[in-house]
Amino acid sequence: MKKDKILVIGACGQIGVELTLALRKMYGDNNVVASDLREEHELLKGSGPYVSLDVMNKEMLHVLVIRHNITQIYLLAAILSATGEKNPLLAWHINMQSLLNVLDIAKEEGIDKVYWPSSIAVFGPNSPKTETPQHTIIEPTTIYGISKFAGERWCEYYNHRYGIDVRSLRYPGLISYKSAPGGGTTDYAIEIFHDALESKSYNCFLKEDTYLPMMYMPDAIRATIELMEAPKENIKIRSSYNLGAMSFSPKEIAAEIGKHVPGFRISYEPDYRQQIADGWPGSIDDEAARKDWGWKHEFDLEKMTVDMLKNLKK
Ligand code: NAD
Ligand code: AKB
Repeated sequence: MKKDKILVIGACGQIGVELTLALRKMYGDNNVVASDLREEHELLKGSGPYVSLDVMNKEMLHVLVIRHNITQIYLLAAILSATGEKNPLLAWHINMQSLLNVLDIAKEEGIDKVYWPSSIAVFGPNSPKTETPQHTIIEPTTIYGISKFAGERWCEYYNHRYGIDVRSLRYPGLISYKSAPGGGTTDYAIEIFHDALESKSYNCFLKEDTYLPMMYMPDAIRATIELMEAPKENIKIRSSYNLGAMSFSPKEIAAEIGKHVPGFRISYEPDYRQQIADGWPGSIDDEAARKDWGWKHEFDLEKMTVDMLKNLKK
Protein backbone atom coordinates (compact mmCIF):
# COMPACT_ATOMS: atom_id res chain seq x y z
CA MET A 1 0.00 0.00 0.00
CA LYS A 2 1.32 3.45 -0.92
CA LYS A 3 2.08 6.07 1.77
CA ASP A 4 0.49 9.08 0.08
CA LYS A 5 -2.46 10.96 1.57
CA ILE A 6 -4.91 12.15 -1.07
CA LEU A 7 -7.59 14.83 -1.04
CA VAL A 8 -10.34 14.60 -3.68
CA ILE A 9 -12.30 17.86 -4.09
CA GLY A 10 -15.66 17.46 -5.85
CA ALA A 11 -15.76 13.79 -4.83
CA CYS A 12 -19.55 13.47 -5.14
CA GLY A 13 -19.69 14.32 -8.84
CA GLN A 14 -19.83 12.11 -11.92
CA ILE A 15 -16.07 11.45 -11.95
CA GLY A 16 -15.37 12.03 -8.27
CA VAL A 17 -17.35 9.09 -6.91
CA GLU A 18 -15.66 6.53 -9.16
CA LEU A 19 -12.21 8.08 -8.90
CA THR A 20 -12.39 8.23 -5.09
CA LEU A 21 -13.35 4.56 -4.90
CA ALA A 22 -10.55 3.60 -7.30
CA LEU A 23 -7.97 5.63 -5.35
CA ARG A 24 -9.15 4.08 -2.06
CA LYS A 25 -8.51 0.63 -3.53
CA MET A 26 -4.96 1.64 -4.45
CA TYR A 27 -3.94 3.80 -1.51
CA GLY A 28 -6.08 2.42 1.33
CA ASP A 29 -9.50 3.71 2.40
CA ASN A 30 -8.26 6.02 5.15
CA ASN A 31 -5.61 7.60 2.93
CA VAL A 32 -8.12 9.14 0.53
CA VAL A 33 -10.15 12.02 1.97
CA ALA A 34 -13.28 12.75 -0.08
CA SER A 35 -14.73 16.26 0.01
CA ASP A 36 -17.57 18.14 -1.65
CA LEU A 37 -20.13 20.88 -1.12
CA ARG A 38 -22.90 18.32 -1.34
CA GLU A 39 -23.97 15.66 1.09
CA GLU A 40 -21.81 12.53 0.89
CA HIS A 41 -22.74 10.36 -2.11
CA GLU A 42 -24.45 7.04 -1.27
CA LEU A 43 -21.70 5.03 -2.98
CA LEU A 44 -19.00 6.71 -0.87
CA LYS A 45 -20.71 6.23 2.49
CA GLY A 46 -18.70 3.98 4.78
CA SER A 47 -15.81 3.67 2.33
CA GLY A 48 -13.47 6.25 3.92
CA PRO A 49 -13.19 9.75 5.39
CA TYR A 50 -15.56 12.44 4.13
CA VAL A 51 -15.29 16.18 4.75
CA SER A 52 -17.77 18.88 3.79
CA LEU A 53 -15.77 21.56 1.95
CA ASP A 54 -16.32 24.62 -0.19
CA VAL A 55 -13.13 24.83 -2.27
CA MET A 56 -13.71 28.58 -2.61
CA ASN A 57 -12.93 28.90 1.09
CA LYS A 58 -9.13 28.93 0.87
CA GLU A 59 -8.50 29.05 4.62
CA MET A 60 -10.67 26.02 5.25
CA LEU A 61 -9.00 24.15 2.40
CA HIS A 62 -5.59 25.05 3.76
CA VAL A 63 -6.45 23.82 7.26
CA LEU A 64 -7.80 20.57 5.81
CA VAL A 65 -4.61 19.98 3.83
CA ILE A 66 -2.44 20.55 6.92
CA ARG A 67 -4.66 18.62 9.34
CA HIS A 68 -4.77 15.51 7.13
CA ASN A 69 -1.12 15.71 6.01
CA ILE A 70 -2.27 15.73 2.39
CA THR A 71 0.40 14.92 -0.23
CA GLN A 72 -1.76 14.81 -3.40
CA ILE A 73 -4.80 16.86 -4.44
CA TYR A 74 -7.35 15.94 -7.12
CA LEU A 75 -9.49 18.98 -7.93
CA LEU A 76 -12.72 17.95 -9.67
CA ALA A 77 -15.09 20.71 -8.53
CA ALA A 78 -16.23 22.82 -11.50
CA ILE A 79 -19.21 24.28 -13.35
CA LEU A 80 -19.62 22.41 -16.66
CA SER A 81 -20.41 23.75 -20.12
CA ALA A 82 -24.22 23.88 -20.24
CA THR A 83 -24.64 25.16 -16.67
CA GLY A 84 -21.79 27.61 -17.24
CA GLU A 85 -23.61 29.34 -20.10
CA LYS A 86 -26.51 30.12 -17.74
CA ASN A 87 -24.28 32.08 -15.37
CA PRO A 88 -20.93 32.84 -17.06
CA LEU A 89 -19.46 35.04 -14.32
CA LEU A 90 -20.18 32.46 -11.64
CA ALA A 91 -18.69 29.68 -13.80
CA TRP A 92 -15.54 31.73 -14.42
CA HIS A 93 -15.23 32.61 -10.74
CA ILE A 94 -15.64 29.04 -9.46
CA ASN A 95 -13.57 27.35 -12.15
CA MET A 96 -10.65 29.77 -11.81
CA GLN A 97 -10.60 30.52 -8.09
CA SER A 98 -10.86 26.84 -7.10
CA LEU A 99 -7.78 26.07 -9.19
CA LEU A 100 -5.83 29.08 -7.94
CA ASN A 101 -6.62 28.14 -4.32
CA VAL A 102 -5.37 24.59 -4.88
CA LEU A 103 -2.24 25.58 -6.82
CA ASP A 104 -1.28 28.18 -4.27
CA ILE A 105 -1.75 25.85 -1.29
CA ALA A 106 0.18 23.16 -3.21
CA LYS A 107 3.05 25.63 -3.54
CA GLU A 108 2.93 26.69 0.12
CA GLU A 109 2.66 23.20 1.55
CA GLY A 110 4.96 21.42 -0.92
CA ILE A 111 2.21 19.09 -2.18
CA ASP A 112 3.75 16.23 -4.23
CA LYS A 113 1.18 16.08 -7.04
CA VAL A 114 -1.92 17.93 -8.22
CA TYR A 115 -4.51 16.61 -10.68
CA TRP A 116 -6.89 18.98 -12.45
CA PRO A 117 -8.97 18.01 -15.49
CA SER A 118 -9.36 20.15 -18.56
CA SER A 119 -11.75 19.33 -21.41
CA ILE A 120 -12.15 19.10 -25.18
CA ALA A 121 -14.10 22.35 -24.57
CA VAL A 122 -10.80 24.27 -24.81
CA PHE A 123 -11.13 23.94 -28.59
CA GLY A 124 -13.37 26.25 -30.55
CA PRO A 125 -14.90 26.67 -34.00
CA ASN A 126 -11.53 27.68 -35.50
CA SER A 127 -9.75 24.50 -34.35
CA PRO A 128 -9.54 21.60 -36.83
CA LYS A 129 -12.78 19.63 -36.40
CA THR A 130 -11.50 16.08 -36.90
CA GLU A 131 -8.57 14.47 -35.12
CA THR A 132 -7.99 17.80 -33.38
CA PRO A 133 -4.26 17.95 -32.59
CA GLN A 134 -2.67 18.60 -29.20
CA HIS A 135 -1.19 21.89 -30.36
CA THR A 136 -3.46 23.90 -32.64
CA ILE A 137 -5.67 26.99 -32.74
CA ILE A 138 -7.34 27.26 -29.35
CA GLU A 139 -10.09 29.88 -29.31
CA PRO A 140 -12.86 28.59 -27.03
CA THR A 141 -16.22 30.35 -27.25
CA THR A 142 -17.97 29.00 -24.11
CA ILE A 143 -17.14 30.36 -20.67
CA TYR A 144 -16.40 26.78 -19.60
CA GLY A 145 -13.87 26.39 -22.42
CA ILE A 146 -12.34 29.77 -21.70
CA SER A 147 -11.91 28.86 -18.02
CA LYS A 148 -10.40 25.48 -18.92
CA PHE A 149 -7.94 27.08 -21.32
CA ALA A 150 -6.93 29.70 -18.73
CA GLY A 151 -6.63 26.90 -16.15
CA GLU A 152 -4.27 24.99 -18.42
CA ARG A 153 -2.04 28.05 -18.68
CA TRP A 154 -2.04 28.39 -14.86
CA CYS A 155 -1.12 24.71 -14.42
CA GLU A 156 1.80 25.04 -16.81
CA TYR A 157 2.85 28.29 -15.13
CA TYR A 158 2.89 26.74 -11.65
CA ASN A 159 4.89 23.82 -13.00
CA HIS A 160 7.47 25.92 -14.82
CA ARG A 161 7.74 28.68 -12.23
CA TYR A 162 7.40 26.78 -8.93
CA GLY A 163 8.04 23.17 -9.91
CA ILE A 164 4.58 21.97 -8.84
CA ASP A 165 3.97 18.49 -10.30
CA VAL A 166 0.57 19.29 -11.76
CA ARG A 167 -0.91 16.90 -14.33
CA SER A 168 -4.00 17.23 -16.48
CA LEU A 169 -6.15 15.55 -19.13
CA ARG A 170 -8.52 17.09 -21.64
CA TYR A 171 -11.36 14.62 -21.07
CA PRO A 172 -13.88 14.03 -23.85
CA GLY A 173 -17.56 13.61 -22.87
CA LEU A 174 -17.66 10.92 -20.18
CA ILE A 175 -20.33 8.24 -20.10
CA SER A 176 -21.12 6.38 -16.88
CA TYR A 177 -23.92 4.74 -14.90
CA LYS A 178 -22.80 5.05 -11.24
CA SER A 179 -23.20 8.79 -10.59
CA ALA A 180 -25.20 11.38 -12.50
CA PRO A 181 -23.57 13.91 -14.87
CA GLY A 182 -23.30 17.52 -13.73
CA GLY A 183 -24.67 19.80 -16.47
CA GLY A 184 -22.58 19.21 -19.59
CA THR A 185 -23.31 19.23 -23.32
CA THR A 186 -22.29 15.59 -23.71
CA ASP A 187 -24.82 14.47 -21.05
CA TYR A 188 -27.22 13.37 -23.81
CA ALA A 189 -25.09 10.25 -24.26
CA ILE A 190 -25.97 9.21 -20.69
CA GLU A 191 -29.61 10.31 -20.68
CA ILE A 192 -30.23 8.26 -23.83
CA PHE A 193 -29.45 4.99 -22.03
CA HIS A 194 -31.77 5.77 -19.10
CA ASP A 195 -34.65 6.82 -21.37
CA ALA A 196 -34.14 3.84 -23.69
CA LEU A 197 -34.61 1.45 -20.78
CA GLU A 198 -37.42 3.42 -19.15
CA SER A 199 -39.57 4.40 -22.14
CA LYS A 200 -37.89 3.08 -25.33
CA SER A 201 -37.69 6.64 -26.61
CA TYR A 202 -35.37 9.64 -26.24
CA ASN A 203 -35.77 13.27 -27.27
CA CYS A 204 -32.24 14.49 -27.98
CA PHE A 205 -31.14 18.11 -27.43
CA LEU A 206 -28.51 17.79 -30.19
CA LYS A 207 -28.96 17.21 -33.93
CA GLU A 208 -28.62 13.66 -35.24
CA ASP A 209 -25.30 14.26 -37.02
CA THR A 210 -23.43 16.04 -34.19
CA TYR A 211 -20.18 14.14 -33.71
CA LEU A 212 -18.39 14.56 -30.37
CA PRO A 213 -15.40 12.81 -28.76
CA MET A 214 -16.53 10.48 -25.96
CA MET A 215 -15.09 8.03 -23.44
CA TYR A 216 -16.48 5.37 -21.11
CA MET A 217 -15.82 6.08 -17.43
CA PRO A 218 -13.64 3.00 -16.71
CA ASP A 219 -11.23 4.24 -19.41
CA ALA A 220 -11.28 7.78 -17.96
CA ILE A 221 -10.53 6.55 -14.42
CA ARG A 222 -7.70 4.35 -15.70
CA ALA A 223 -6.27 7.21 -17.80
CA THR A 224 -6.30 9.50 -14.76
CA ILE A 225 -4.53 6.98 -12.56
CA GLU A 226 -2.02 6.03 -15.25
CA LEU A 227 -1.18 9.68 -15.85
CA MET A 228 -0.71 10.29 -12.12
CA GLU A 229 1.39 7.13 -11.67
CA ALA A 230 3.66 7.79 -14.66
CA PRO A 231 7.28 8.78 -13.92
CA LYS A 232 7.65 12.55 -13.69
CA GLU A 233 10.06 12.72 -16.62
CA ASN A 234 7.47 11.12 -18.95
CA ILE A 235 5.03 13.98 -18.41
CA LYS A 236 6.16 16.33 -21.14
CA ILE A 237 2.94 18.35 -21.39
CA ARG A 238 2.18 20.41 -18.31
CA SER A 239 -0.86 22.23 -19.66
CA SER A 240 -3.16 19.28 -20.45
CA TYR A 241 -3.05 16.13 -22.60
CA ASN A 242 -5.56 15.42 -25.39
CA LEU A 243 -7.27 12.13 -24.55
CA GLY A 244 -9.41 10.10 -26.93
CA ALA A 245 -11.35 6.87 -27.19
CA MET A 246 -14.36 7.08 -29.53
CA SER A 247 -16.42 9.52 -31.55
CA PHE A 248 -20.08 9.16 -32.48
CA SER A 249 -23.25 11.11 -33.26
CA PRO A 250 -26.69 10.84 -31.57
CA LYS A 251 -27.92 8.89 -34.59
CA GLU A 252 -25.10 6.37 -34.27
CA ILE A 253 -25.44 5.77 -30.53
CA ALA A 254 -29.23 5.44 -30.96
CA ALA A 255 -28.67 2.78 -33.64
CA GLU A 256 -26.26 0.93 -31.34
CA ILE A 257 -28.73 1.00 -28.42
CA GLY A 258 -31.50 -0.08 -30.81
CA LYS A 259 -29.62 -3.36 -31.41
CA HIS A 260 -30.25 -4.28 -27.75
CA VAL A 261 -33.52 -2.42 -27.04
CA PRO A 262 -36.03 -3.45 -29.72
CA GLY A 263 -38.39 -0.63 -30.72
CA PHE A 264 -36.15 2.16 -29.34
CA ARG A 265 -36.82 5.49 -31.08
CA ILE A 266 -34.96 8.80 -31.00
CA SER A 267 -36.34 12.25 -31.85
CA TYR A 268 -34.43 15.55 -32.08
CA GLU A 269 -35.16 18.92 -30.54
CA PRO A 270 -31.87 20.89 -30.55
CA ASP A 271 -31.58 23.64 -27.91
CA TYR A 272 -28.83 26.08 -26.81
CA ARG A 273 -26.45 23.16 -26.28
CA GLN A 274 -26.30 22.58 -30.06
CA GLN A 275 -24.29 25.77 -30.45
CA ILE A 276 -21.85 24.63 -27.76
CA ALA A 277 -21.41 21.24 -29.45
CA ASP A 278 -20.97 22.86 -32.87
CA GLY A 279 -17.86 24.66 -31.61
CA TRP A 280 -16.21 21.50 -30.27
CA PRO A 281 -14.13 18.86 -32.06
CA GLY A 282 -15.74 15.78 -33.56
CA SER A 283 -12.72 13.61 -32.74
CA ILE A 284 -9.38 13.98 -30.96
CA ASP A 285 -5.76 13.19 -31.80
CA ASP A 286 -4.22 11.90 -28.55
CA GLU A 287 -0.89 10.78 -29.98
CA ALA A 288 1.11 12.63 -27.28
CA ALA A 289 -0.66 10.80 -24.42
CA ARG A 290 -0.11 7.46 -26.17
CA LYS A 291 3.57 8.20 -26.73
CA ASP A 292 4.51 9.90 -23.43
CA TRP A 293 2.79 7.67 -20.87
CA GLY A 294 1.35 4.79 -22.89
CA TRP A 295 -2.35 5.70 -23.09
CA LYS A 296 -4.53 3.04 -24.76
CA HIS A 297 -8.33 3.06 -24.60
CA GLU A 298 -10.31 -0.13 -24.16
CA PHE A 299 -13.95 0.78 -24.83
CA ASP A 300 -15.47 1.62 -28.21
CA LEU A 301 -19.14 2.43 -28.86
CA GLU A 302 -20.19 -1.20 -29.21
CA LYS A 303 -18.45 -2.46 -26.07
CA MET A 304 -19.56 0.54 -23.98
CA THR A 305 -23.20 0.17 -25.03
CA VAL A 306 -23.30 -3.48 -23.97
CA ASP A 307 -21.71 -2.65 -20.60
CA MET A 308 -23.92 0.40 -19.91
CA LEU A 309 -27.14 -1.51 -20.64
CA LYS A 310 -26.05 -4.53 -18.62
CA ASN A 311 -25.27 -2.38 -15.57
CA LEU A 312 -28.32 -0.11 -15.83
CA LYS A 313 -30.62 -3.14 -15.98
CA LYS A 314 -29.25 -4.43 -12.64
P1 NAD B 1 -19.78 17.16 -11.62
O1 NAD B 1 -20.52 18.41 -11.81
O2 NAD B 1 -20.50 15.87 -11.76
O3 NAD B 1 -19.07 17.16 -10.21
C1 NAD B 1 -18.46 18.29 -9.66
C2 NAD B 1 -18.57 18.19 -8.16
O4 NAD B 1 -17.96 19.35 -7.61
C3 NAD B 1 -20.02 18.16 -7.65
O5 NAD B 1 -20.23 17.06 -6.79
C4 NAD B 1 -20.19 19.49 -6.92
O6 NAD B 1 -21.04 19.40 -5.78
C5 NAD B 1 -18.75 19.79 -6.53
N1 NAD B 1 -18.54 21.22 -6.30
C6 NAD B 1 -19.01 22.26 -7.03
N2 NAD B 1 -18.63 23.42 -6.48
C7 NAD B 1 -17.91 23.12 -5.38
C8 NAD B 1 -17.26 23.90 -4.39
N3 NAD B 1 -17.31 25.22 -4.42
N4 NAD B 1 -16.59 23.25 -3.41
C9 NAD B 1 -16.55 21.89 -3.36
N5 NAD B 1 -17.17 21.11 -4.28
C10 NAD B 1 -17.84 21.71 -5.27
O7 NAD B 1 -18.53 17.20 -12.61
P2 NAD B 1 -17.71 15.97 -13.22
O8 NAD B 1 -18.36 15.56 -14.48
O9 NAD B 1 -17.44 14.97 -12.18
O10 NAD B 1 -16.37 16.73 -13.63
C11 NAD B 1 -15.24 16.79 -12.82
C12 NAD B 1 -14.16 17.57 -13.55
O11 NAD B 1 -13.88 16.96 -14.80
C13 NAD B 1 -14.56 19.01 -13.88
O12 NAD B 1 -13.42 19.83 -13.82
C14 NAD B 1 -15.01 18.92 -15.31
O13 NAD B 1 -14.86 20.14 -15.98
C15 NAD B 1 -14.07 17.88 -15.85
N6 NAD B 1 -14.58 17.24 -17.04
C16 NAD B 1 -15.68 16.43 -16.99
C17 NAD B 1 -16.15 15.84 -18.13
C18 NAD B 1 -17.36 14.92 -18.12
O14 NAD B 1 -17.81 14.52 -19.18
N7 NAD B 1 -17.89 14.58 -16.96
C19 NAD B 1 -15.51 16.05 -19.36
C20 NAD B 1 -14.42 16.91 -19.40
C21 NAD B 1 -13.94 17.49 -18.22
C1 AKB C 1 -19.41 19.02 -20.88
O1 AKB C 1 -20.15 18.61 -21.78
O2 AKB C 1 -19.44 20.17 -20.41
C2 AKB C 1 -18.35 18.07 -20.37
C3 AKB C 1 -17.08 18.27 -21.11
C4 AKB C 1 -16.88 17.62 -22.41
O3 AKB C 1 -16.21 18.95 -20.65
N1 AKB C 1 -18.85 16.74 -20.46
